[in-house]
Amino acid sequence: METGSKISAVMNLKFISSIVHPKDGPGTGLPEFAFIGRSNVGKSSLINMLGGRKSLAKISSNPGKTRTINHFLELDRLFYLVDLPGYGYAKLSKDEKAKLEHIIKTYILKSQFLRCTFVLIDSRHDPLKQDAEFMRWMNKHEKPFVILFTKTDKLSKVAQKNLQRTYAGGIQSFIPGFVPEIISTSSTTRLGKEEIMKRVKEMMST
Ligand SMILES: Nc1nc2c(ncn2[C@@H]2O[C@H](COP(=O)(O)OP(=O)(O)OP(=O)(O)O)[C@@H](O)[C@H]2O)c(=O)[nH]1
Ligand SMILES: [Mg+2]
Repeated sequence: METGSKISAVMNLKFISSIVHPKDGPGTGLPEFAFIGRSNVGKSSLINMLGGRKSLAKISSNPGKTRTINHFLELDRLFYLVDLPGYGYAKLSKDEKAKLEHIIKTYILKSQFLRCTFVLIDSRHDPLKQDAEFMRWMNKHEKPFVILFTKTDKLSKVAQKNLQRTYAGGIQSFIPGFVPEIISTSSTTRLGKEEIMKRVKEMMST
């Protein structure tokens, strides 16, 4: 286990299990950090980026790839990253959408070990209703979350610079007075890797 303050370059991640209900989770009592967001936003890609391996979590250009709760154990520091299904994929049937939403929300409400959720937002969009509604739901249930902007490699430098300020302002029209913590990321350029690792480490010790 790591003892010093140095943060190693990647997380040492190992896939553990795919489940649909938190009661079937590893149940080892280690803290969990979940990744959630609209389908295709880049959740699985980000976990692969953090782990420094392309094939840890399954990714796809077709939305709706991840349908289960997937636990990845960090072998050095002893916590889990949890890859969740996406919400709001328009092409799913009403029943399938409701099923995925139930899996996601049950995990967030019932998991005893969830320390923080990273809510992924595609950096190319203004605040979308589905994202805002999800964050409002998290806020209502007093579940802490950090926003991660994804795919920032697709933005100009100027747009990247303005993004956090304008988004934080936009989200206030959905959740009055709420000031989100935001980290910009890209699985392609690896932007945000150190900052996410630093935040996880801080949250591990609180
Ligand atoms: N350019 C760019 N493409 C990305 C980035 N992250 C993900 N992608 C692409 O976006 C698509 C979706 O990525 P996934 O990681 O599967 O997204 P997901 O959020 O896990 O999707 P679901 O499991 O379907 O909910 C894939 O084609 C990825 O290659 C990024 O940072 N930059
Ligand atoms: Mg996925």
